[in-house]
Parts: sequence; structure tokens; C-alpha cells
Amino acid sequence: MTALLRNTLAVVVATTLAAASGAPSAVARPAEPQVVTAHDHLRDLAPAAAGPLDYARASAVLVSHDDSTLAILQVRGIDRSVAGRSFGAHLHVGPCVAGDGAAAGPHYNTDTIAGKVPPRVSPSTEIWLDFTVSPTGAGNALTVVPFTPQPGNRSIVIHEKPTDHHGAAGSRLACLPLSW
Ligand SMILES: [Cu+2]
Repeated sequence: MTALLRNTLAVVVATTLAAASGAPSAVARPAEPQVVTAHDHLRDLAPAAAGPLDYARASAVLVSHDDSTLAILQVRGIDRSVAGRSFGAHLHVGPCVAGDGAAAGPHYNTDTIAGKVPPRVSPSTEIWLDFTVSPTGAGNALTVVPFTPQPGNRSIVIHEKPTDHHGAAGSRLACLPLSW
């Protein structure tokens, strides 16, 4: 993604989120939006066997403003033989390390970060980006959550199955590094 596109997207999203939150546009807004981007080949977390994501690459954008975050995930180069299949994907707290799915740690959960016990597990307290593979081997996901993720060496992990109500999605297939 070019810097121009990223900056334009940031302004558009920030304006949209501000409007959605009902913030008066005449008021000066000292806080700049936080924009996090990543674009890379996916790291293989299941290298023992050939998988549908072995040649895939992905882009992710997280735009946060006024404690709302828009998250976008675009995956390309997925094996077309799995068109129509859905995969779970989430922001995890830890880093994306090839061959080491455990390194990514648990889901990023805003309740856990805030020390709330027990944390609520939902698409509002975590960033869930499940996608369904198109006939051309692409997957797209978008979500909006009511919090700003804290910086760190993090990852978006793609799992073998869609996310269930408990946040589970089966084994970890691949990940995209995301650091800010
Ligand atoms: Cu996950």
C-alpha cells in the first residue's frame, strides 16, 4: 500500500469513525488516528504438511480513532481448490514466527489487557477477521471494534476452521506479522 493511499484511508476512516461516534466536527481533535499496516507473505505455522495458504500473502490495516478500530484483512494467493471454505483469523498478542504457532500466544483481548477477570470473549473484545475463499483464491474481512489495540510485536493468525462462539477455530495454519 502506498503512503498516499494509507494516509488517505486514514483520514477517510477517522472521519467516518468520528461521525459514527457523534463527535462534533467543529471541535479540534488533538488525537491523531493510529494507523497500523502490514503486507507480507504469510508465515507457515504448519510446515509438516502442504496447506492451502503455503503461497498466500496478506495485507492488514488497523485504523484506530476515539477508541474505535477498523480492521481490514486481505489475503491473496490461496490455493483455489479451497474456494468456498472459511477460515478463522484473529489478532493475537504474540509475534508471528514460522513453524512456531504457540509463539503467537492467545488472542488479543481488550478485557485481558485491562485486567478484567474473567475476560469476555467476543468479536467486540477481540479482533476477529474470518474470511471465505473466493474462486480466485482471495479472502477479505473487515471488522470494527470499540477499543484501540496496544502496541507490540503481534500477529494475525489464520486457523483451519471458522471461529466459533468461544473464539476457537482449530489449529494454526499461518500468520502475518504486525508490529507497531
Ligand atoms: Cu486465532
